[in-house]
Amino acid sequence: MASSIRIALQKSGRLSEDSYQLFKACGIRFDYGTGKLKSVSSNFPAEFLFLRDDDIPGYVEDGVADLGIVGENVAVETGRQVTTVHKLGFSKCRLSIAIPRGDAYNGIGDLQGKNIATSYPNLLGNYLAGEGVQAHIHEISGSVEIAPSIGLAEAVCDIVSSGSTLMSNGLKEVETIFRSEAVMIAHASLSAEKQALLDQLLFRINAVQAAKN
Ligand code: PRT
Ligand code: ZN
Repeated sequence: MASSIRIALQKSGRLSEDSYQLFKACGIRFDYGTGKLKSVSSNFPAEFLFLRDDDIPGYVEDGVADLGIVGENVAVETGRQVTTVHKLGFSKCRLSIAIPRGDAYNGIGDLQGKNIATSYPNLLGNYLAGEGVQAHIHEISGSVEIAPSIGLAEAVCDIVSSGSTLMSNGLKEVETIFRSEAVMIAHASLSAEKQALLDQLLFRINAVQAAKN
């Protein structure tokens, strides 16, 4: 049987449309947005899986998918053993620490002993350890920005893009701990056939990116 490559994309979210448009610009056709969890390309030896972004690094580590597109924030937070093969230039954002607008801030040392709510305990924990700050990390899976106003935490660490969510929740950004964009990740040891397909794909992606600049 001829080799084919399996690519995991976010089913529905901020990465989905740009991921699809990237493959479209590369001339790779597949059904997208039909509610199906799987789609086979009609003109490239690839099969697409549509998943929650958080699950993609694990699928790629296990080799259930050969490639995937996720935010670097998710790729790093999950700690899975995958190879980042290409930066894609979309879904740019940053992971930042924010505190109530009216609170004084003189530097990272002010967070010593504080409660910080986040969905990124590993990225935050590593950053604080590197700064020599001990804080209590409260892992919550969503609506992180309301944590200070309901008394759950004195600070938050969350994804910021325009900054308007922080502002509308009465918070100000005090530290940027990580900068992220969408990346293509790959299984750590692809077969020679799959590596050749990845090389073809990266050749097309580079051409698309060069044409844009
Ligand atoms: O359902 P699934 O688990 O697949 O999706 P998800 O809800 O976990 O992720 P999704 O679709 O929200 O985001 C996917 C990826 O997009 C993230 O992992 C980031 O790499 C990237 N990205 C880019 C963002 C943002 N911009 C962003 N603004 N992810 C989240 N946000 C959220 C943020 O959490 C905050 O609530 O938007 C709000 C802040 O936006 P501003 O513009 O108000 O600052
Ligand atoms: Zn997610």
